[in-house]
Amino acid sequence: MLLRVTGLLTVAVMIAACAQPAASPTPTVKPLAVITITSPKNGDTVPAGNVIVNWEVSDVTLVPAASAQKPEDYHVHLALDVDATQWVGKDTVVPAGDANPNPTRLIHSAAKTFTFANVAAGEHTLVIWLSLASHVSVKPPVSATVKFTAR
Ligand SMILES: [Cu+2]
Repeated sequence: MLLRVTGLLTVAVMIAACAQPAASPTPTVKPLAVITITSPKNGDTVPAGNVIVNWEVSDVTLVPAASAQKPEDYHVHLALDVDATQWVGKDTVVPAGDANPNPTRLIHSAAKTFTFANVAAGEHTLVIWLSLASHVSVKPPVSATVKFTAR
């Protein structure tokens, strides 16, 4: 009797497994990395002018897009006071080179530091996110945001 019940359970589990659509999205995918903006920190006040940003990226090696050999040669994008919601976690390509409408505030980088020049006094929002060699955000998105004040 116990054997028969176990057998039926096994069949039921197998049917359930087969009923699962192959392309079903998995909402609990672990992000492949973590970005930490180490300076300025959220809420910091820094001198206006040149603002040096530093960050860490866990688990992946950054590769300049220009020397990428495969899609997973990741780099990061930085957006200072530029709405990044159109790119972070989306399929939209971040414009590069001559197509970049704001090359001093929308940055492609394989480094862990960048200096924004001529940052005006006031409140600023910085977003950094991880992208594929194609300049498209990884999914689920890997990003960090800080708000800071310059004066
Ligand atoms: Cu890029």
